[in-house]
Amino acid sequence: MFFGCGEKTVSFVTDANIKLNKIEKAKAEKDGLAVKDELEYFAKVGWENIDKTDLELRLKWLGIFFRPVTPGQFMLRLRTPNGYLISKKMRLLADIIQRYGDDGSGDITTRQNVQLRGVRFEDIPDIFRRLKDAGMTTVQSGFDNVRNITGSPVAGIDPDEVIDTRELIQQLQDMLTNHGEGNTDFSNLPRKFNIAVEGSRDNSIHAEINDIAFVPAIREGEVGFNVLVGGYLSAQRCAEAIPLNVWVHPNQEVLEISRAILTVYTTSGLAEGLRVKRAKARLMWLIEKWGLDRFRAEIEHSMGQPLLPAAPTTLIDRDKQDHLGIHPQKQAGYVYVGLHVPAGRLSAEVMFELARLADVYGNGEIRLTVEQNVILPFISETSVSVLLTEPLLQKLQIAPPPLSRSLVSCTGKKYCNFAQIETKDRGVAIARQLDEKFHIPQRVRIHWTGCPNSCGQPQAGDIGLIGTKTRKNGETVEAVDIYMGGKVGKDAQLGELVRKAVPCDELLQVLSDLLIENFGAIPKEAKTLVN
Ligand code: SRM
Ligand code: SF4
Repeated sequence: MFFGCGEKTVSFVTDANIKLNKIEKAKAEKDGLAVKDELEYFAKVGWENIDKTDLELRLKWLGIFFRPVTPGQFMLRLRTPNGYLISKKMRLLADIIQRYGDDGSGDITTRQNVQLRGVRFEDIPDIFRRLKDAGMTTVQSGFDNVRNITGSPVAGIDPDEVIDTRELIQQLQDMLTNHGEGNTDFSNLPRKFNIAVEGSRDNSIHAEINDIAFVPAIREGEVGFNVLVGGYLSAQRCAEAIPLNVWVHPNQEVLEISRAILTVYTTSGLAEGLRVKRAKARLMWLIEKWGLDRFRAEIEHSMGQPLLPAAPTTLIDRDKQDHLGIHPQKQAGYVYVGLHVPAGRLSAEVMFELARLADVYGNGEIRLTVEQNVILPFISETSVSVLLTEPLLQKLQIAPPPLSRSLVSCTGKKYCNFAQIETKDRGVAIARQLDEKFHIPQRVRIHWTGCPNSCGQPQAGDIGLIGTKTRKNGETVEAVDIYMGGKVGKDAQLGELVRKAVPCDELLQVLSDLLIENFGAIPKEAKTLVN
């Protein structure tokens, strides 16, 4: 731009005068992935001697999480594309945590993934070698990276499936992580990033809360995906993903458009102010700043080709399944069996047993769900009755009572320093008490989350509980903000705040009232009297 004589000069926004947030400064000094080369050294000198920013920030690029709540015991976040595992991998994960006794566990996450707990730093180089040999990786699973890519947990076995997404999601992960070696093209996003690729009809992956969601749709007789963008949950704001007005074939086009969106997001991040405030850095902020038309045009420009407009409707036309219990597969003679994992937490012993059951009764596959449960596929119809007699199925039930069945919970206070409250144990205990107290004619999905970051997706729950603190009798006590109205599946919508700061010790009563008023719960004694 040129200015004539006498015209006022304007101050341009340049790299030099943009005030980067402190995470951006740390990334500019040294890329997160750089710590990969220092891992052996870190293991040798001990975690106490690792530079603080490397320890608390950059190691998350390798999926290694320092836990201030349990210093010395690290969390490793895997990548489990499409929630697809095999028994050999499950056994390896069990073997890794077994040596840590009661400190070791495997948590199934709300992105159908696994996190290992109790891990000691000196073991990590060896653990990484073993994971690599087994075709697994933890790379780029935390911080400003693309997180585990979700897909239908019954991909390839669902009789009503539209697209089997497993290979596509693996290819997408391989592109984003350079086959697990780490990919600097995608390791400096302005913020975290979630991608989901749905191949079933029930929106099993919560498309609405992903930064990019591919949902099945037929365009001019061809099966492919409509693309949604910008969905996310956070402490400051929650946004549902919006249609980009794009349809792609279920092939390399999914990789290409993902690459383009991530490239545009990364390269424009600085100029568009996304690297100034962490709270205003998710993809939706860029979309809103530019408007959808410009955003779409920038993606086309990056791809160097025009994009096809979206199909008029998607094929998401089912209520969301939780996949628990016994279900026919598309393969004749086989069923899949969904097992409930209370709050998603697995011990090494249970993980070994799951691997054994998958081998003995199935084909070795184990699937994970965003409800933090597991599915054993390819159980022959003739052997399912024997599987049901296995002792593990007393612990991981196929038909638990309605509230326990649908409980989802984030990590909470036991390991997460953001947490305002304990979540998993409390959630399991309260669900059990309420299940004992009431007949409830429907499933009620209660989602617990320990702080407003919303990892437990409280806005997706029929009832969502977000940890907070309040004052009671002059003391500070653990409490929850209550959300209601979240819907999942074909009519997905986010729930809204209905009550603030309910002390946790009053929760049993408050939830009892909500269940009676809104979900037809009948106290068991009352039902006995009526009968
Ligand atoms: Fe999360 C940060 C756990 C799913 C939104 N999340 C964290 C950290 C890493 C904070 C920390 O360093 O302690 C938590 C680690 C605790 C621990 O020790 O486990 C954490 N998030 C989790 C998991 C394990 C919850 C669970 O128990 O399942 C989930 C791991 C998924 C995975 O496998 O990758 C998890 N987090 C989510 C989701 C749900 C989803 O993706 O569907 C969300 C909301 C959706 C979204 O991101 O749009 C979520 N986590 C956050 C946020 C808020 C993001 C934001 O834009 O503000 C943070 C904090 C942050 O990034 O600043 C966060
Ligand atoms: Fe931790 Fe908060 Fe996420 Fe729960 S919601 S895992 S407490 S950051």
